[in-house]
Amino acid sequence: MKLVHNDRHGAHVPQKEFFRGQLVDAVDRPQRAEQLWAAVRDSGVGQVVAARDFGLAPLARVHSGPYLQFLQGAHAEWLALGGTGEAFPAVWPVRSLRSDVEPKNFSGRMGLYSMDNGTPLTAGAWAAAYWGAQATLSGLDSLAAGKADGAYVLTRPPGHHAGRDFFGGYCFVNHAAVAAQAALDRGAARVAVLDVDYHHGNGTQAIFYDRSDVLFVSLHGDPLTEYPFYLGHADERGEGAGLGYNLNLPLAAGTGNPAWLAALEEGLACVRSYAPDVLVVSLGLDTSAEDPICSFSLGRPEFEEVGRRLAALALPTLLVQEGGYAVQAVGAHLLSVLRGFCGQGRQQGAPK
Ligand code: SP5
Ligand code: ZN
Repeated sequence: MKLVHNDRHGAHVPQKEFFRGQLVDAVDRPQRAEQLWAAVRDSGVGQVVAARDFGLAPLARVHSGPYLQFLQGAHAEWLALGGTGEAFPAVWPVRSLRSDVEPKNFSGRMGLYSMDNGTPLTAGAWAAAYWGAQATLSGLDSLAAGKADGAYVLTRPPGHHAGRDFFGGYCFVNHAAVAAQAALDRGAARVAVLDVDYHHGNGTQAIFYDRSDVLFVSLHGDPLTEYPFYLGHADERGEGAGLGYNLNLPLAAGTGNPAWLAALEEGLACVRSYAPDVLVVSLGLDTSAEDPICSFSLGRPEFEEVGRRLAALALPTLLVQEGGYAVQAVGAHLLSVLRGFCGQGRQQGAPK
C-alpha cells in the first residue's frame, strides 16, 4: 500500500458556512487531514510516496475550461471587489434561468459555478484542490497495472460533489473523477468508482452518467432527507451508452450496520461483474457513529471489513479521501480501513 499526502491542503482554511440561515463554524477543517495523516504516516500500513505535478490537463479532462479558469481567479476577484475573507454564492440559475451564458458579474458567476452556500471559497481553495488532484494522480501512478495493489490519497478539500462546472459540498475539484479519467487515458478500458461516503457523489455520477467506460456505484444516505437532496435516487441507472452503468443504493438515515454492509456487498457484486481494470474508491469516513453531520454508525469492525472486502476484489485500487468530520475519530477509522485492506485487521487478518 502506498500513501500520498496533499501537503498543500492547509492552504484551504474555511471559517464559516451557512447552516439554517446562520453562519456556523466550517466543517471541513484542516485538523481533519492532520489527524488522518498522523494516524497513517508512521503506522507501518504503507509507504509514503511524494506527490508530483501533472499539470492542469488531467483536470481539464473532467472539468470545463471556463470553470477551471473561474476557480483559479475567483478569490482574487472577490478581494478586488472589496470582499474580505471567504466568498459565498448568493444566486443560482435554477429551472427556467439560463446557465449557457456566463455573466460578467462576479456574483453571477459564483452562482453559475456552484451548487450551495455551504462551501466557502477561500484564498487557498484552488491551491489545495489542485494539489489534491495532483496527489491523486500520483497515487494512480504508483499502482502496479493489472495487479492487486493499493494506494491511499489524503485529499482535502474532498471532491465527489464537484461537477464538471460547479463546486459545492465542500468540494472544488473532483479528484476521483480526475483519477478515473486519467486511468482510461493511460490505457485502462474500464474503471469502476465505488463511493462509500455518507453523501451521494453527485459530481462523479453526473460526469460519467452517459458513459459505459466508467461504472459509478454509490451507497449513501437517502437524498429525500440527506444532502445533496437532488441526486442519488435508486432509479438513476445511467443514460444513453451509460445506461446500466450507474448504481445508487440509498439508505434511510439511521440505517444500521448489517444493512449498510449488505448494501456494500450489492455494490461490490456490481463492481465484480463489471470487471474493471482499476477501482477508484471515494472513501468518505462520515459514515462513522461519531460523525457530527451524518447518521450512520460504522465503527472499527465495519471499517476493517470495508478494507478486507475491497482487497478481496484483487484490483489496482486507488482510495481517495472524501468526507469524515469527526476530527478525533477519523484517524482511527482510516487506519482500520487500511489495515483491513492490507490483511492486518484484528478480526481475521490473513496476510496478503
Ligand atoms: C464531501 C462531503 O462529505 N460533503 C458534505 C457536504 C455536506 N454539506 C451539507 C451539510 C451541512 C451541515 N452543516 C452543519 C454545520 C452545523 N454544525
Ligand atoms: Zn460526505
